[in-house]
Amino acid sequence: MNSRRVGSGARATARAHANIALAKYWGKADVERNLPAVPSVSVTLDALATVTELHFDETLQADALLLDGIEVQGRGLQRVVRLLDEVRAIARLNCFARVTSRNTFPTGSGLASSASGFAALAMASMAAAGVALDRDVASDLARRASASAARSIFGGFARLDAGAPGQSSLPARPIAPQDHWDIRIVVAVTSRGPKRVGSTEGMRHTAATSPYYDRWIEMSQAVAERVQTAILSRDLVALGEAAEHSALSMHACAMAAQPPLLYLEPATLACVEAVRVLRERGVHAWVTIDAGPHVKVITSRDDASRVAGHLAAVPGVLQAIESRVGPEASVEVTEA
Ligand code: 2P0
Repeated sequence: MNSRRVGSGARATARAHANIALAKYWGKADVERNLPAVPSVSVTLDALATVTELHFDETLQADALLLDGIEVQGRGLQRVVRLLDEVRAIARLNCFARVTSRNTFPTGSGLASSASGFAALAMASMAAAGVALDRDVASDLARRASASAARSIFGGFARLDAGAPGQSSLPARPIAPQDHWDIRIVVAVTSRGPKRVGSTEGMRHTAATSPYYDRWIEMSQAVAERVQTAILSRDLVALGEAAEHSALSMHACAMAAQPPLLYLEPATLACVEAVRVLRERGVHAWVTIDAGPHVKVITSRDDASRVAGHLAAVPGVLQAIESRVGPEASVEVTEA
């Protein structure tokens, strides 16, 4: 294969937003190709983003990653290198990249930093390498690194289908744009540290040992359809109920693994209870929880500040972040 070098000029800056799965992804159909075993449906969040600046530089001896001001080595760097290798193969490029990335939220805490992070990396590396921006290609590249990242390429509401073992490409797809529906997500941050068990390992362990895993796979298609239908018809009650069911079923499945996989902490449960009480008072609010202790509350524009205020007062909650529905990932080439 012919290869070409680019000078140290091409520099791209991408911005991608985190997303929250309303129908959860948990489990892989093909570990090697990182294909999900279940469909997932998400909302992109305006308030949580990763900004990644990247340039290929022929003077570098290796890829270099600075994340929130800290030089990353080891497994974190390896995942980035793997994505960059794929972009280099597409672009026939043979030099290394310097990647500088920052999150507007705590990294590795279960606030979906890998989703926005790999979506931004896919967009920035494609642009800096001179690869035409095709969102399906970007989404598929991001998915290989971290499946939830495939959804962050798109704004508004997105879906990633389940894959079949051996399938070569699987991008997410948009199901409704950012301006389709002005719902709000309130993120109750309950910890600043990294999560105890990463998602990839948590999924592997659940699939291998949970007696509920097969049932989870079976039910996931119907839950994803419920969530998608509720989004398309702008039915907040139906969305909230389906999303809560998806999240708590995922956790029940993980909790039944041996040894158990328990992401919930006292503050998490206190938030779940606070939301239940709010609902009894007529507030539109439902919880969803990812592979970490934080709680994300699905609510309406009118109820969002009341929900945020209520959650901020729950013991163990460090911060309540109110978010609108976010935009698609974007990229700018800052120097040609
Ligand atoms: C989701 N999560 O749908 C689910 C719900 C966490 C709980 O996608 O192994 O970091 O890198 O493909 O994308 C987090 O998993 O997993 C995740 P990998 P990822 O948002």
